[in-house]
Amino acid sequence: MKFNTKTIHGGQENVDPAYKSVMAPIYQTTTYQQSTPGNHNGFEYSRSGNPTRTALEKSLASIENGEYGIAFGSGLAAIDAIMKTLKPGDEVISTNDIYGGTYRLFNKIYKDFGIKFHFIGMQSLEKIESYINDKTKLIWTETPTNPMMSVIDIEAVSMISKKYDILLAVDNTFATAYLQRPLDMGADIVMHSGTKYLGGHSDVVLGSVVVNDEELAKQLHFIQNASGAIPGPMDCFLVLRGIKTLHLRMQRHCENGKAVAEYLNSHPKVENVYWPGLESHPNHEVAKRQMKDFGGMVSFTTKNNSYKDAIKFVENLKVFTLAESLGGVESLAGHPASMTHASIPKEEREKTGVVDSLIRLSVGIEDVEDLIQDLKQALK
Ligand code: P1T
Repeated sequence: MKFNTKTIHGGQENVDPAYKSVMAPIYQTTTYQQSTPGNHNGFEYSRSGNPTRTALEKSLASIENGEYGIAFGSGLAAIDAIMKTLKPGDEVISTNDIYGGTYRLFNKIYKDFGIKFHFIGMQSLEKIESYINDKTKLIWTETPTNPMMSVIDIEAVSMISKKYDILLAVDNTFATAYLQRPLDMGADIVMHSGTKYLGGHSDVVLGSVVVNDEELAKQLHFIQNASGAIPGPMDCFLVLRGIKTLHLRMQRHCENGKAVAEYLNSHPKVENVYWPGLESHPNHEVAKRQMKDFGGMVSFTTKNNSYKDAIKFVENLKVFTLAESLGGVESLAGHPASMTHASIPKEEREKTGVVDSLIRLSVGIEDVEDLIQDLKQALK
């Protein structure tokens, strides 16, 4: 199957053996009857397994071209499960331009459990290599990064991870499998906040991991059950439904993202526009090679770099909603320094470009003329 067919049918054979419903039913049940202890129809307790979750996990694996999908209660719960495969003393090399909550999980929780993190820029392969020692177990990347839209060359980093036998994980939340499939490029783990583009309608919080390696999948399934950070059946249904229109929505997000990025790029008050589709973007060539298109996430700064004016700008927006999160059909705007990335110390965040005037836009699928008009009036 090709990608658009997979979003609708991938892994969805026989989702309802009872009545052949076309959509996977929402199995809103805690438990399943057994005829004699251990004799059941494949499910015994909904933390360990639930048919709606299984349908979603198969869909997730299918669109990522992977073997095993594992769903969690949130994107952070998915990252948490990956971190639980590590042991005290292990080291992780992570991109320093990263979602604030991921940084907080690494730096405020797993650091205290004895895991050492090196937060570095991932543009130089030599630099990544220089941090590797025999304790290094994982390279953690996000691409495009949140919120600076840097693009990391997955294939190039995977050459290093393979050379040293280290796992490479890619947080694919911003791009989604529509734009890039990290497992095909040599990554070992692809992770998503399904809350975003996969769900696509800002009505659910969920996370996922997809891998090819059977042992790693077993370990993650064990953690999913043993730690219990599972999504409920209704949430699995919502993300499964979202995935069925992922390709259509992403296509429009990309078109609108391009128009918005180009508009901002020509605005006299705007200093920098961060969108990998612009030829001026430092990683444009990698993005062109690695991604099908450039996505609907756009960040920018203003020339006066004023915190106060940035706040005023987001308050003035009328079609864009000022809110955390991204990837829904509606356009959202955020101020990373005070919102999504407030958990990163100012000196740290400014090193990666998260300055006071930085605004992050999740460009939705409305009529783009209305979005541009809204930006125009708010910038005024
Ligand atoms: O919110 P949750 O489903 O737990 O996902 C966490 C997460 C992981 N990775 C990336 C790249 C993310 O952007 C997120 C969540 N991000 C936001 C809520 C945000 O507004 O950026």
